[in-house]
Amino acid sequence: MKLQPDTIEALAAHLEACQLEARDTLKITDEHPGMDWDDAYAIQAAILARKLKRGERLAGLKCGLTSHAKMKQMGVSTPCFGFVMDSFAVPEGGEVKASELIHPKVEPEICFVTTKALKGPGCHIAAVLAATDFVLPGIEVIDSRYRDFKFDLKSVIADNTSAARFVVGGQAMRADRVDLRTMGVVMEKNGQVVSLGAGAAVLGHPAAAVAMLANHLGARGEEIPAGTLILSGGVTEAVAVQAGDHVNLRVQGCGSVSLRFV
Ligand code: 0L1
Ligand code: MG
Repeated sequence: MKLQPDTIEALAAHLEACQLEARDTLKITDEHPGMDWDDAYAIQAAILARKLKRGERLAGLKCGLTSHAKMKQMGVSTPCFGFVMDSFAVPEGGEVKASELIHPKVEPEICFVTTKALKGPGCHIAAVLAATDFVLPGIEVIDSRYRDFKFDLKSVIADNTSAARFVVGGQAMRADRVDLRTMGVVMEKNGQVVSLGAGAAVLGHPAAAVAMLANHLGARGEEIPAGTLILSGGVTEAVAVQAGDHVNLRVQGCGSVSLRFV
């Protein structure tokens, strides 16, 4: 680690304030070019600690930048990991206040719920499938706190991978009842198809993203507990939204889930 503990706390406080007050900032590596990956995840962990201290609850974990479409869109080449809180959750068909966000985008996700703990190193697709209770569709609302979504990977990890809101719903399916690679995903904004793809866009198989998360946590002596919701990453590039937009996601064999921006 290159940053001092008080700098990590100060950066966490700054980024969380930007999230809570819906204001943007410049990427933090501009002022801290020497920060390393551990610093980035330590800032993210400090944001989580701040939220837990205020009584919020962890709702799940997320993988980000797991598809080539997303990596290309954001100009990075490595996935990243973050968390979602209960305060980020939107009920199925529910409303998201655009005024609480800076420049939201939506992306279609295949979500997992585990029934057994997953611990790396050495976690693989088969272990993930064996530990999966069910999969279901989800829409993630991302909202980078960085001006114009201009960031590098360390800055975005510190900013909890742009996590802002999410909705899950539709038809939960047992993982052995579906082919997660060929599972089709169609996202509509205001009735128009805006992105489409298949599960294999996520690292060849969405369970590979979950395995990567387990291995990432394992390297830190942590695990994915049983009963965890995991967003495996945007299948397609993210789509900008604004107040008045209605977003609907259909996932083959798993029904649909929606939300609207007011
Ligand atoms: O969930 C994601 O893929 C977001 C990763 C962070 C980069 C972004 O804001 O697009
Ligand atoms: Mg995402």
